[in-house]
Amino acid sequence: MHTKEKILDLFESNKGVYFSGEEIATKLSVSRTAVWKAVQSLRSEGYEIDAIQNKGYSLSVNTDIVSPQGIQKYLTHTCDTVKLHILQKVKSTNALLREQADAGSQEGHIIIANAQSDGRGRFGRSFFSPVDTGIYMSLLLRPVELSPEQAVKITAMAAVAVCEAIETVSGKQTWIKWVNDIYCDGRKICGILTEASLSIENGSIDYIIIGIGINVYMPQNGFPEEIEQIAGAVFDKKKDDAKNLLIAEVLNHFMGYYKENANYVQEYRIRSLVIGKQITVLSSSGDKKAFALDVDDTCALIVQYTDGSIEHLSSGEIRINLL
Ligand code: BT5
Repeated sequence: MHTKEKILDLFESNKGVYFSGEEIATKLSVSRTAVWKAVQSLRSEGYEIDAIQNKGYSLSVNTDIVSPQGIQKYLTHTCDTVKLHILQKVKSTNALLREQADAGSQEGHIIIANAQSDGRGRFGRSFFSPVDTGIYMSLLLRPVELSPEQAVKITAMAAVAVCEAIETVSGKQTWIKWVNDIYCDGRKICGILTEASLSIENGSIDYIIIGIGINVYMPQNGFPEEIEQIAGAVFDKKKDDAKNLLIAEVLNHFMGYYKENANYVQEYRIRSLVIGKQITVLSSSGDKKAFALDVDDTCALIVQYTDGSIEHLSSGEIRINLL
């Protein structure tokens, strides 16, 4: 770690606490000039670092800049294997992670960006990803013994983890629109895009990328017209360290389910926006009216069509009238 990263680590773990330049220099075995330079450099990146004579430097509690140090302090042992990579702006964190997965990156490799120019949704749709107000993250998994049909489980696990994280950090109730959208107060606040790469030899899963986009705050200029009526944000005003904490909580909850194979299905069911509702199942061969009966233990949606026939959907798209 460079001096700057070490100082950030110290500051992030002790927000609001003052350290004299000399104290920091001694703790980190560097010169006071190196401390001063690192503080200037962090300030130029947007960190609010107060300096008071005879007290020293302190990172303001208002600072909410995503960094490995800012996230790590909230991670539990279930995340020991994750490797965090934070970038300012990328086209799409999923697309970039895909390239890195193809080049051999390991399970637990995570890319988080502060903005995306070409954020992706499902079926070629786009995900609006403005700077500073959202979390755009992708996580690489290399599961053993997971069939392509079971991949829906991973999306469902991620959906439950995101709901639990948002509920912990904001105290608000969240809902899941099968299979990948998270709603709060009637608005979509998060979308999840799970992409799998299959091995050509045996059709098994080579890797899975889970992409999660969360609208933490309202975008500075509002949402674009086409999603104005759909999209919402977790918070309506700034909250201390919310982004770092939310990312960590999503990872803590997700890795808990993934590694310990814990039962997330019940948590999924109780947040379902869909069970017990009339829905439309959308497909290229024509839309069909159905009743959503339940979610099965693999998180497939059990629907009953108007002719009485029942189907377990493990992927696809549904429409539901939320009003
Ligand atoms: C999704 O697709 O909602 C999955 C979104 C996944 C985004 C993450 S961000 C990190 C990672 N990297 C990526 O490139 N992607 C992932 P879908 O269910 O197809 O919904 C897309 C639809 O949601 C759009 O057609 C809009 O109607 C709406 N939408 C777009 N941006 C939105 C936003 N920021 N908030 C709420 N709704 C949005």
